Amino acid sequence: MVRAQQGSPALAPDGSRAWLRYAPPLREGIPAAYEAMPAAVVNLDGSPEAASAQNELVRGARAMLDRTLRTAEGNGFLLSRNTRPLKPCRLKPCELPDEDAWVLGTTAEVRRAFPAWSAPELQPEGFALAAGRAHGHTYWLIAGEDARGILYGTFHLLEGMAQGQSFAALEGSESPAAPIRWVNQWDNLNGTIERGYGGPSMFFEDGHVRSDLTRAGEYARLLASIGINGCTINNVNANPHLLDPEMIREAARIADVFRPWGVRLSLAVDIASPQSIGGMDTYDPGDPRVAAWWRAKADAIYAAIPDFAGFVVKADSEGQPGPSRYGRSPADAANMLAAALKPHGGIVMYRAFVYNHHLDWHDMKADRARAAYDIFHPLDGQFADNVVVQIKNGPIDFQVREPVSPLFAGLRKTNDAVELEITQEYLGQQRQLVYLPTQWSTYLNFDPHAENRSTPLKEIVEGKVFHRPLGGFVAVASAGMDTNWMGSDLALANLYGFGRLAWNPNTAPETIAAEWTRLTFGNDPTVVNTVSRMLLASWHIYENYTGPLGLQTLTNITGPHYGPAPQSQENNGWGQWIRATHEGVGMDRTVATGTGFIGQYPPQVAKMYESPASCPENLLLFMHHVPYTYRLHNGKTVIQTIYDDHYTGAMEAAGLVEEWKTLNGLIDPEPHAATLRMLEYQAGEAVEWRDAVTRWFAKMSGIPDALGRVGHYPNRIPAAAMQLDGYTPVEVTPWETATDGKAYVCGQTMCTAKTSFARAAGWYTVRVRYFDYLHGASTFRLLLNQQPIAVWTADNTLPGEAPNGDTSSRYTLVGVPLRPGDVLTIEGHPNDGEPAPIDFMAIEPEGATHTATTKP
Ligand code: GCW
Repeated sequence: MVRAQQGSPALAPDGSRAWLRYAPPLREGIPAAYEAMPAAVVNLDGSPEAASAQNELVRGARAMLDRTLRTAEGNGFLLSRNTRPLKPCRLKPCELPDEDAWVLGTTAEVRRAFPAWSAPELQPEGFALAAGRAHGHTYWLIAGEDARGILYGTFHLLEGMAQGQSFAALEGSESPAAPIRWVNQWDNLNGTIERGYGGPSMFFEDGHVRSDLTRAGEYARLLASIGINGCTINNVNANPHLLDPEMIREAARIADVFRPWGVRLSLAVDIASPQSIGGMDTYDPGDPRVAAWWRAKADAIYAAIPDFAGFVVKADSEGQPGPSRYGRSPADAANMLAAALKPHGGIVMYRAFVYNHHLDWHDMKADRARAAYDIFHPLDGQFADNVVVQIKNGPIDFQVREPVSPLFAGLRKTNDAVELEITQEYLGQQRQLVYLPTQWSTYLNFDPHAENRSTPLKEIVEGKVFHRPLGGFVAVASAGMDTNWMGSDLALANLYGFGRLAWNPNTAPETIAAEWTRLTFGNDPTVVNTVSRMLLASWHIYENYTGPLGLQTLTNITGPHYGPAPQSQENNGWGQWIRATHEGVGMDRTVATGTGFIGQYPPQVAKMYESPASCPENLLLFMHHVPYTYRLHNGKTVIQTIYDDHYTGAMEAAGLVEEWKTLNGLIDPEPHAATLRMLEYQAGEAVEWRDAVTRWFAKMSGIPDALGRVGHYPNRIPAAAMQLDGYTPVEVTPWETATDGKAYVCGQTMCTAKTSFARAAGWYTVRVRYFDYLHGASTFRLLLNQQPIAVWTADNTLPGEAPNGDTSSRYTLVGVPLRPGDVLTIEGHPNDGEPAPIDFMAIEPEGATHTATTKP
């Protein structure tokens, strides 16, 4: 595509450039609008951010337009008509070169250079792009309200350029919706990343900050390009040693590589640090000695990192120490930290993700969803003004769908920020396509009707609704060292989309999808339309085959949060219960008969949720316990809907593969192939999800699928029905993730499973369901009679070491000519403790595979 094949380094299809690929917007030549662009760049501002902006402009123009812009540093052309050097422009009216020029600067600097320019009103970090004539020359202005604004304006321009938009079309101004636009990284000092699926940490290695921070700098550039201005570099399950003097010095090196991109560094801290690393006998936030310890710590941090942004705190949550130990409240703890940071302008992001994970599941009134509101609402008004309560979008934990947390409407005298999750912890872990801006927009546009007026979530966190000075958007990114940052090329749409929504939460997910696709894969309309359609459909597809009707993700919640394991929701202290019985399913959260959670919402919304009839059906089972035979508005029962949605979802996931295939030749071959592999895997995993969840519900409810699909798989030959040599059965947990609850493993160097074909001659698709553990790389061969027709290795990095829904995998071979009497053999060769585990072979007449396309 375009000039990619010519091997231009700017176009190398390795994913590391993400959406900053800077591919030429047109196949041939440069867009007419840029023919007449100035060749010179004047940078009026002396900040590191402005220097980055200028470099970026030069880099982008080179890559996209085949033009090298001239800068002051390049050849010293920046002389005024009087041949005096222009710098320092910030101090006196600036003189301009006697030629057309790009001019970068703050609005104040640009106004001094162009007194006639009427600068628009901008918020901090906003920018304006404008073209003007003066002194007989044309100037293209990139003016920022401050240094970051210059950078953001430049990226805005370059992203528009990449999409073929003229400078004229990009003229105008923008300001960010809110001051806080941060990513949290859950990186550990040993180099792992909690819930990270894009490789090891780019910050830490072996207990220290990495010596080579090139990637961290590149990450900051990516973040800056979407307007992110803060990054918390370590896990909220914080290692207190990051506050050791030596580690603060090391962290300062990360701040140094962030700084040119306007990204401020913050740290997650362990509230018990005064005790765990400070040698004190307490960490009581009410103890003045403890407060003094934090003050000294903050002073030390600011000495090393003058633009340090602040602390993120997870306390009294999932085993983390917290103020409750001393009978103190989150406000006590937050305010103590805030006081230490205040003299330096730092802030505390105190997470509302505080709950008891030892809840009593026998207690029908117990409800984890209530926790954040129950704990934080009474504290409204008690938090210092440099504290922001960071609230997960939903009351549980980044499930495929949740209601918006009622706490947002409940905190009116407190700064708050919404915490979203970019890393797809519960959403396929970057091995499955789930485009999240659709989900996030649904949440951000949700209107809790606080005070009986329209108060959409996005306006609450922008600080508009309750007139809060601080607020905004945080997302857990957990990007890593993988070339493509997230482990999957398509997952980058979520990082990009978060930045776009944090900048302007009114941006439509459709717009974001199209822009990201253009920037990533180019401007071919077929590519843009197809990829956008796939992205936009993907959340709902995933919801369909995992947990529709507000059931949440139904994954293994005590394990890796990946494969299907509906039973794991129940009978434990974690409180992600779905309360499935033989008669019905769903958590009764009503005020009338349930946990009362619904009563935490303002009246209008509480009323809507309280009655199953008015509750949105996609949250029905989150809010209500209903019989399986309960009928939805379309007349279909709940149980049949669960079955149907899972079948629809799996079919749609297969459709994604077909859609992606149509792009063959339209995007670079390597990323095309990598994503195709991912989508094919996803299609298999969707079937695994479908079968596990529907079989579990069929057993639980005793109600069969009206369409006879669940539990009946006519094309499958389970290993138990094959002629086995060496393969022996093992119990699978949970049972529903393998046929009859059993997988077959090989305890010797090689085992076989054979079946003799007894159906009509024809072309068939043969699939083998096997299990691929994290460790070990078993090899499989498929033989038709004596002829080997396929060989593959189970070397994926799935999160498990046992046969179940986490490790389920599928090998597919289309176009196999079969005649009655043919023998198909699976040959398994174990490796490194992975016993070449199998479940079944499926032999499907060709044409019976799903080719349905998905609809947005
Ligand atoms: O979703 C859960 C994750 C934990 C995480 C926690 C949190 C960092 O499973 O891994 O811990 O949320 O948000 O604190």
